[in-house]
Amino acid sequence: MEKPRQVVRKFLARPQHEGVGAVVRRSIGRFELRYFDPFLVLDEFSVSAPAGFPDHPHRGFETVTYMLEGAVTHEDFEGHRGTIKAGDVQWMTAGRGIVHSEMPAGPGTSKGLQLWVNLSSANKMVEPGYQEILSKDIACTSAEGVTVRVIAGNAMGVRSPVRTRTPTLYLDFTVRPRAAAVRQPVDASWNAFAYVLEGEGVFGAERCAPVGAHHLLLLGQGDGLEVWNKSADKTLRFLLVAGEPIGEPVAQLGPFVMNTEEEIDMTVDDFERYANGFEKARHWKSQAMVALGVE
Ligand code: FJE
Ligand code: FE
Repeated sequence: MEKPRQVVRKFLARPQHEGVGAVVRRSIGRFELRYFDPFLVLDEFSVSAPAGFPDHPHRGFETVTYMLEGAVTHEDFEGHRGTIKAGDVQWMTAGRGIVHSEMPAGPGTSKGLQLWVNLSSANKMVEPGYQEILSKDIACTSAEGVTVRVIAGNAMGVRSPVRTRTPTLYLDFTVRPRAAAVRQPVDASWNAFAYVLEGEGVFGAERCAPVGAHHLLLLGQGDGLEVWNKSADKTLRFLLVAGEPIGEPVAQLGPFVMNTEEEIDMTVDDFERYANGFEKARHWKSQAMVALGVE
């Protein structure tokens, strides 16, 4: 590594209401940070029944749901259904259109992260699809007190099987107290951020002040990241995420993300008229909504 990236901006993600009765800490996608190319949203969510994210559409990007605690059951309008459990990841390509529900499963609180990765104009209308990786199948390795789970891309000699249409690196690091420094290469042309999940970390340079949970750190130019856990007794856990910037205009209306306002108008039309990928929404309602007796 020749030039470690430094922290250029820091945001504390405070809780806000989203979906129906759910709480999210939104870092990317809020007013002060509308878009960090190619990332549209980063939500750290916390939800317990009957709250959740009932039937809603997506078009033009991918959602990456990574569970930390509990579980989320998803169902879509094509009959694809499953439960994402702690440690599992669901990499969903909404492409031309998905309508689905995402609801907590079982008792207690379900917690996780949802990242929205934009798609280039060439990929916005691709067929929807899923990549679902169980916790036990996530590439993972440890050395000198540092453990990394490789959700996308590669780190410390291990590679994720996930196919990313927008080139993305997604790593979950756990750093024991007094562990060796984390030194992770990141492509110099990509945008990169870190998000602290627990404990405190020193990011970028050893003299920097430690940063605690729920903070998003935007990283500046460089070819990698160095991180230290200087705490005597607390484990540090953080995500390192990077992506190749798409460099195209973004037109967004909630869960529809296209390049122009005209394409957004066409998307609203398609959704309202059950066309161009939304055909199956006409006669569909999630079992979660049926169970709640919603008309
Ligand atoms: C939403 C559009 C959405 N953050 N974190 C509009 F897609 C959503 C939505 C989510 C979501 C779902 C999960 Cl499982 C986790 C999330 C937004 O489904 F809430 C609004 N208002
Ligand atoms: Fe969704």
